[in-house]
Amino acid sequence: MFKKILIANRGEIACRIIWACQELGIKTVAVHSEADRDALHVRFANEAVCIGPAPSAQSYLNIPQIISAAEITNVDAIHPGYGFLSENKHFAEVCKECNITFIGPRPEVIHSMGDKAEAKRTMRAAGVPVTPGSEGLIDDEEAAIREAERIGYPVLIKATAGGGGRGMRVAYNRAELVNAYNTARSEAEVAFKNSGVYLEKYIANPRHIEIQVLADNYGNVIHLGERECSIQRRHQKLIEESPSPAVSYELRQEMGRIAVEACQKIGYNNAGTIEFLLDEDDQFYFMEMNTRIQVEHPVTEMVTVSDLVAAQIRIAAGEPLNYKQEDVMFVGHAIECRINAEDPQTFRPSPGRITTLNLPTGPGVRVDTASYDGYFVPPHYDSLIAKVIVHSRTRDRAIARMRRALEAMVVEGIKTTIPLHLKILNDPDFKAGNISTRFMDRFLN
Ligand code: MV4
Repeated sequence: MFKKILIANRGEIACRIIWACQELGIKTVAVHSEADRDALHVRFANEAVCIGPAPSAQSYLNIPQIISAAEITNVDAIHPGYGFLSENKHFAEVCKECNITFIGPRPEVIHSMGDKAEAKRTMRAAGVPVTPGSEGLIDDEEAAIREAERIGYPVLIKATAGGGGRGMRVAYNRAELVNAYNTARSEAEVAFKNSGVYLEKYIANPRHIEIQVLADNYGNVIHLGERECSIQRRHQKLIEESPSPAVSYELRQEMGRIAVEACQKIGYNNAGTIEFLLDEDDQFYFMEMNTRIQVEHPVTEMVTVSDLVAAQIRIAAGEPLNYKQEDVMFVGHAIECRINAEDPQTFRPSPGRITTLNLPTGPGVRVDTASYDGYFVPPHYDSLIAKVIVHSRTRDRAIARMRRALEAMVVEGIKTTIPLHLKILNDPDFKAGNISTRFMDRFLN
């Protein structure tokens, strides 16, 4: 097992990784920017290294600085968390060249899932259902029209270098298509320096359902069920839950089996998530694969009584998975609310000093946070200040528990999205599990 790990991240996920290391008896090294000197991950870690000024590009994305910190402190491995360098193939390669274990999959897998058209081709070849669409990239208007007419309108044009909803255009007819195609291409060129786009049948009112997988370095793969992530705004998830109210036992078995087989075929290792669109007829289609630990991993941990971050570390250290698919248990229902330092009406960031913080506690309540009473939320990073996760026997009870937790939570000095979460929790459609990716449209003024 590793003796010392460097955490190349900040905020709640840096703390979460340190907690796992502490339980495994592994020493930790925090890295931080000049804006994060008073951050909790810096205090929790055994050692801390300042890696640069506040802007991420000069600190949390600065590969030479992070590798230097790793060498100076003599760590065995680096955990990248989510965001920042977590899905950067080059960073994973540099770690390898420096004899530092990157806690995540092989660089080639990270790369192949980063290009969305290639990821789709790879998954299709591995037997995963994909959305009907073009074979690969679409090189000119004529090809776009031909494909759209073969698939049938409406169609979606997606940037191959995009992902997470960036660089998408919908077209309902030929006139819209030509315009959408050209706009998508030039936007992709500007945003990603890659104008490659492909075409897909547009699925109306889908749910976002993702399957969590764990794969060791010896070809053993298990799934830990699904997460329902349809409650999101502008591709930022607000609430996630497990299980999904839309997924039956049989559907879970099928989606899980397909995810596991795909991972075996592509030689996947470490934790990963396969995202699907689920349509109104229970058909599911591969969307993207995330090769990192995700923000919403705790809901899976609650219902499967697992520790995904510890599993990532064990796998990276070369341990085989110590449980089989039959040993994975699914107990009750978990919900996560992402509490952001934002105006709940305008979604504008609300950084600043937290003058009072009272976190919810009690049965079935977990809070993953790096905030504390008197903490200054810096304006330079994403606005997630806490994840409130609840677990109970049933979805109804989990909702009641979340409402109780959020009503008890006090954050003064900055604005938060707590009032919006309470509104969603009281919504009749949400309570009935009647949700899709368009759910939040109704809440936006
Ligand atoms: C789609 C789709 C409908 N049809 N693809 C958005 C994120 C990116 N990964 C893919 N996305 C979508 N792809 C087809 N063929 C609708 C979306 C989509 C969406 C997906 C998941 C969660 C929220 C979403 C919000 C709007 C659109």
